[in-house]
Amino acid sequence: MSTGSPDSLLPDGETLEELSNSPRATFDVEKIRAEFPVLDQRVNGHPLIYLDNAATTQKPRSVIEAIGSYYSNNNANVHRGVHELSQRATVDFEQSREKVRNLIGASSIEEIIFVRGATEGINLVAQTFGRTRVRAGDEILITTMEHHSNIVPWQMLCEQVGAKLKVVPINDRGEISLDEYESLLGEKTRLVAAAHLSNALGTINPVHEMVRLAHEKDIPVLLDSAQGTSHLEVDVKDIDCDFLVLSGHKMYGPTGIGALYGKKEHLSAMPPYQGGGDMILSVTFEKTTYNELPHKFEAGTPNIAGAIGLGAAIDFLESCGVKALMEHEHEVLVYGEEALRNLPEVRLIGEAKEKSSVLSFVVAGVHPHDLGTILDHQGIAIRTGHHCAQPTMERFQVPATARASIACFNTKQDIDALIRGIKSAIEVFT
Ligand code: 7TS
Repeated sequence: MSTGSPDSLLPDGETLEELSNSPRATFDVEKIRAEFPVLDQRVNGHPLIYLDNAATTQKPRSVIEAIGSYYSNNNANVHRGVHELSQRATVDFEQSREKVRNLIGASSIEEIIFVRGATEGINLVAQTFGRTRVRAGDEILITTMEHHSNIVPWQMLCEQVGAKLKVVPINDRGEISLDEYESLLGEKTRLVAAAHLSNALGTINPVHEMVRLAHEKDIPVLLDSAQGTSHLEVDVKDIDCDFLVLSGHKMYGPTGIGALYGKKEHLSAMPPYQGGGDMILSVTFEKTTYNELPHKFEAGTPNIAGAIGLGAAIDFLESCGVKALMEHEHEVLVYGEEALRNLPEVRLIGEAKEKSSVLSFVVAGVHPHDLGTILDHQGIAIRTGHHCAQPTMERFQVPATARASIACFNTKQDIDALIRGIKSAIEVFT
């Protein structure tokens, strides 16, 4: 059963191609909102305003239906049945892989490995590529703004092999300096692992330059694009990164599914991550031979429904038009930043020149958790805490921030409600 793209999101009479080529392409946020059933509810007596998209995005109807349709019509295991249902499930599962490939501009589906999420993708690279390439005394270079998922797997690897973790500092706006970055790329650096778009600050890193500088010294680069693929145009061939991870649930897809992109030359040379069914060509007690890419890295029954849901999410993203979506989100972000700057009690954390989708801030006299609770009483969902980026919090000398994170369905009215809520919290606490 094909998941199909939700053509209803297109402005009347326009085809997808016309929309993406058209300079007057409009972004109809009300049509988009209507695609998200969860938004149509009241929370604590108020219309839901969902501003926690960096934690997980809401899901459009087409994604929910694609998952339901797989279980209602086609449920079977993939890659092993001659029967009709297994063949349908396999076709839809593999079509989703092709959709991921196309979205990020990879050369081949051999370079797209389905994983549980960005976290698993990074751990896979650390424990396969890392374990075979990194030796005692070598270095892995990350940045200060990483999510714990892009810190801890490298620390574990460093402990296992006796390597060292090096960290690129960030300035008060939450940006790295390319000069400092370049000076940390040394003879012992075996890999750079960096956020594409920071979940805690919203900083978009200069990934093209970072990759170019690393490659000048033959150092491969992994990009953590967990936040990137729903907010930015991502082309792995253009960026020339060696690895990139993405996360289904942060790009309107389901939880428990993501993808690892790796250049074929690396993936071919890497040992498997886990052993089990589907990742083998033949097994005897004496010897096992491994399957072709990408299956070599996909042991066991995969998250079939998740992959199909991710495929539908990619259809959704493409039907919105990633460019139009970026413009819309940028407008809402800039509107939010200006409104927050107008509140003297508010300090924005993360003011990079190149920024997307994240409003991270602290309010003098109001603990972020109290703010989060007051906003929740008004039906407004934000995240408060360290956002799994404790070193970033430490850099800004705050224990936690409040974070409103924007998706394609958010509006300036959502920001107005957020600002009203913050003002009411300031009144209560100061
Ligand atoms: N990398 C970044 C930059 C992230 O923002 C996250 C999740 C991950 C990795 C982990 O991704 P997953 O696919 O394994 O879930 N970030 C957040 C967040 O900001 N709030 O909750 C989860």
